[in-house]
Amino acid sequence: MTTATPRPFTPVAGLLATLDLLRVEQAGPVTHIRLNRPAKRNAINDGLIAQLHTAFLNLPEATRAVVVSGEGDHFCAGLDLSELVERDIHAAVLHSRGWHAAFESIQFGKVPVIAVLHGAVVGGGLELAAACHIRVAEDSAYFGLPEGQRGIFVGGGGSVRIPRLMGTARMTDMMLTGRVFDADQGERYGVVNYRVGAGEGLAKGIALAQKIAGNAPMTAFAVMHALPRIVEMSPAEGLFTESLMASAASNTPEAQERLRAFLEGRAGKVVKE
Ligand code: 1HE
Repeated sequence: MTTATPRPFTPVAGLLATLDLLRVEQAGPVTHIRLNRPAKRNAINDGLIAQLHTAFLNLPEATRAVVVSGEGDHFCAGLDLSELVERDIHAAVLHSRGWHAAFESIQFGKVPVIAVLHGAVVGGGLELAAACHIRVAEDSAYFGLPEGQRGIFVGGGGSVRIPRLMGTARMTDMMLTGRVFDADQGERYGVVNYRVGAGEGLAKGIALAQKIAGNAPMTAFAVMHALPRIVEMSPAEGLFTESLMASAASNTPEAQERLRAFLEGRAGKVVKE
């Protein structure tokens, strides 16, 4: 079997090219969004959160999967603390809601998102990673919630999403004691889906994105939008919702063709990796 040569990534044109705190590139169905504020360790200021929101609402038409990574030595240092000291209570609650909207556009957006993590993945950086659907971590990645030390609380959806990955007890420990987890602990504790060596994260993230891009779009939709909601329902409601989602997914022309392809011996079998 021949393997298609992956297409090279090229900068996107139009609106996304104007976002100066991001670098957005595309190769066919995969869009790569790089946080591009390395001098500040990709700390998320008002501009960067707005640009992330804009990017996810305006993904190139052909996009079927997104990879998010960080430029420089770290994925993301979290909230830009220099802006926080200026905010009153009303501004702070609106600021937090702005992060929620941006990260909702990732978790409940159009296509699955893979975070490629290295260096610091802390505070709002971990909240961003938690809003993505799959996380790849290089050796250098480490996870912290320094909000506890800074006298603040998570505000970018961390209290909702992070316990669902690692458990409330571990997040409580991180926030109260400043405990930092390394990449291996991150994997053991459910934050990291794939552990890779130094410098291998992007290739792995892109390979996963290419695989995902080959799925039926309705399956991606069901996994992104139905699964996390079903998990929060009572079993009876969950089972009913699952039946509705399953019947919708299996009745798309694409699903019908894929099922026929398997039955006629034209589709791959399930094999061990
Ligand atoms: C920053 C930030 C930031 C770096 N806000 N400016 N996040 C934190 O509490 C993490 C704070 N940052 C760090 O612990 C370290 O910077 C790192 C471990 C991430 C990286 O260390 P290092 O040695 O590579 O870089 P550095 O020398 O500390 O930082 C380089 C520059 O980035 C420096 O600025 P410069 O002008 O002196 O060069 C730093 O001030 C700046 N910088 N991180 C502002 N976070 C929605 S609520 C979410 C709540 C949170 O995320 S709280 C957690 C905040």
